[in-house]
Amino acid sequence: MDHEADAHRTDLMTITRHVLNEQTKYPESRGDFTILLSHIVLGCKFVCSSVSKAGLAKLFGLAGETNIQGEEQKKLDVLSNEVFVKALISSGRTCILVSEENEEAIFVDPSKRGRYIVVFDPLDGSSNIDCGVSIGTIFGIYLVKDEENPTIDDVLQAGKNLVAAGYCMYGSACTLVLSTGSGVNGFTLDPSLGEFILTHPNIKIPKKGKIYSVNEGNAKNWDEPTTKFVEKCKFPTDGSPPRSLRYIGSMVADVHRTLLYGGIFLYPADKKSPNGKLRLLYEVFPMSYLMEQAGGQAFTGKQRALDLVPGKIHERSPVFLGSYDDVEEIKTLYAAAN
Ligand code: AFP
Repeated sequence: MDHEADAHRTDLMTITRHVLNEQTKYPESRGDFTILLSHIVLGCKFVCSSVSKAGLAKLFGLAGETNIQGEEQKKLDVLSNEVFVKALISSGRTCILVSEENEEAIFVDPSKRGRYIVVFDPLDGSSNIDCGVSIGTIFGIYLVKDEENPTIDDVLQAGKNLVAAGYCMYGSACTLVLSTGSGVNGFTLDPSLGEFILTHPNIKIPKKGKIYSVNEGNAKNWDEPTTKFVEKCKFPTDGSPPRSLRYIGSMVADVHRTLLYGGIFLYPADKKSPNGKLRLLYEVFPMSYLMEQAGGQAFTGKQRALDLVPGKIHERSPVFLGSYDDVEEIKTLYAAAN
């Protein structure tokens, strides 16, 4: 990237301008998606600002509540969830919301209803908040079948039916990565403008990577294909050098690195957690969608991740996602084991 040229750039491609440009490809489009996205962007800016001020504002620490997964809920989780829920409802473009922080799906009042369903994790990686490690928001967007009559079945759709997905990472920069089904683009928040500017156009994941990313503390409970794969990463038998291990424990940060540098991110099933840890609707599906859109793959150990149809809104699934060739390797190991 030419930083000097960047400093003098006068034709700024904001995220809104980018999405409006995309919309011109669809003459029937009514601008609803742009409006919805602007409300998601507002939520991301709010969380970004809260995360950076969290120490100052004494927002660190527990809110004294436990969410439905039995995890400690921090103040920032509560706040972020409230901001996103309110922003999404007030967009007038949503009919059902599913948040990691709410046990039940939220059905929007008919007076404020639109045709989009948003599934999201408002603040993923919250155990990293207190030490200042990158955290993020993950979201996926579906269309409802009948706007007048939204039902829970509209949410329980295969990931391949998503119309858009993305994440916002609150790290050394605030970066929003988005796909509306024709590639993946990354935008960085310019704090002086308060705008997300296109900085990573048309992201393509390297076909093969040199990094693997997994919580190795769970190794004693892994199945054979995962164990073999990680063993091969450390002790390759084909003459290639061993791979590097990187694991942050914030899915957004681990996936962002994987998308840009290549490699594979694994959250496998294990003997203790037969469905893994990550939630299908608002972790596995959006990230799998982005990976495929960037030229990578996402696999559950049994099938393409985006082909899964959730049975319930907070369902979990194992996932292996990243560079095409790396995921191909794990698919081969699972095929040999079955
Ligand atoms: P928290 O939100 O509880 O920190 O969990 C984060 C997360 O859902 C995901 O962002 C990580 O990839 C994964 O869990 C890390 O899980 P382990 O701590 O089991 O490695």
